[in-house]
Amino acid sequence: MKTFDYIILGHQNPDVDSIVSGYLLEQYLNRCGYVSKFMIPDSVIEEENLRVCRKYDLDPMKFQGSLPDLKNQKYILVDHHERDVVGDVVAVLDHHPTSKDIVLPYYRNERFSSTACMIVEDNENSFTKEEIELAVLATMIDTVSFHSSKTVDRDISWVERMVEKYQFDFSKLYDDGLCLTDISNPTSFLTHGLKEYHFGDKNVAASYVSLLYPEQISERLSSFFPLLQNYVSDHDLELFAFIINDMTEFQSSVYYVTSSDVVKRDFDHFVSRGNEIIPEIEKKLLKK
Ligand SMILES: [Mn+2]
Repeated sequence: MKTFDYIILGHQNPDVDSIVSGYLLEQYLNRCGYVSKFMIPDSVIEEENLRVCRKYDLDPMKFQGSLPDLKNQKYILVDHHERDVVGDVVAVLDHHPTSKDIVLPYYRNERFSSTACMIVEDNENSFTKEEIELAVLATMIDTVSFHSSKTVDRDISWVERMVEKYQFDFSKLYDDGLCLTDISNPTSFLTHGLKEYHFGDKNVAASYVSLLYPEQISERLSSFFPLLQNYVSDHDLELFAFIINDMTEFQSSVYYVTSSDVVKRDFDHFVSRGNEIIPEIEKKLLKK
């Protein structure tokens, strides 16, 4: 196997920002004279992420492969800051805040709307127009087209400047940033974006769909409850949270499904699964 100065990794089950920032950093380092390679060790990349990357001429599958078993291999992490690898993590570029004290030769973890824009912003001369468009795309997706609370105003202006300068199709980038869910197959959309969480011996799962018109499914939703309840018992869950994001009004509804009942709660804003819904559930479970 070829050897590399650096192997770059995005987080597990990489999203568009992980894929794009890994690719951009690889391009940048190679232009600086290093031999670096972005790799995706995951055997499966989510269909949605594949689709949107390919729409912008980036094929994530070409980065898939297994990592070398070399004790002296150096790694750079993008879009996450902790990883078990054979070898050494020598650098991190991330935008997920942590209170942990991480000491590395290079560690950059700052408030940015996406890791990709952290890499490109104020360094545009090192990148091609196509690469800058990918960074804009990753920024739109990571901020749900600027609707997420993690959006940084400075990065909105940066996107606006890039769109103006390179004449990118902003409405296309905006729509792709919303990541609308394909709901043509009812059994697969119920587990769209599924994640499992473990709190002691209690297991919780949460999935979500993002729709321009939530009424598309709300009418027939009750017919899917038994499927969700089966999932709860089959996977030995305390709770399944099914989140519906209304991408027109930017509000959410959450269905809390247990083996015995289904409770719906409406939110007057676009909820964050990781920062809001799951921590609330965790609190309730720990109280029991
Ligand atoms: Mn990110």
